[in-house]
Amino acid sequence: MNRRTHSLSCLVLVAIVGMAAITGCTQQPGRLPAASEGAARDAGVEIRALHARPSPDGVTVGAIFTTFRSDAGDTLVGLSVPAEVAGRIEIHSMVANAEGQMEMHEIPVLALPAGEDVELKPGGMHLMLFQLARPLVEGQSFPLTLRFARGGEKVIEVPIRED
Ligand SMILES: [Cu+2]
Repeated sequence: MNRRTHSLSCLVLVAIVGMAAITGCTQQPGRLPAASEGAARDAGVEIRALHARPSPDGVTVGAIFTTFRSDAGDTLVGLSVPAEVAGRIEIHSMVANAEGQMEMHEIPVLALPAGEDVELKPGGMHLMLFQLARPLVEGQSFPLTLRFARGGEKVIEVPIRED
């Protein structure tokens, strides 16, 4: 049962986060990026193309994709979803291991350099949901709370769709 569940999850993960191969989620101590000290004319962070992929029945993980842009530079320092949606949410990056397989790593914060698009997309960085309380159904949505070092807290509705 465990083995079966595990291999199913791996296949589904490939579908959800768009990876060719998965060797597991490992946690790495991250570094806090240096805060950008540029003039903070606009502390707002633009959030584009935000969506979560639908999750198949019985799958307990999900992925959120979006593009962030901050004119002044900012850092995503925290995020949360209601317990009715998922038990945990993490920022993940994708890193090739020594064997050339892509692995997901949790990163503690996400730096948004001034004026640069920071893309979270299939096969790359994503926000990962664990312990889904129920499947993510196409056409529905759920609230996501993002906390930025400069911009403060932002609650945004995440639509569920393929892309
Ligand atoms: Cu992930």
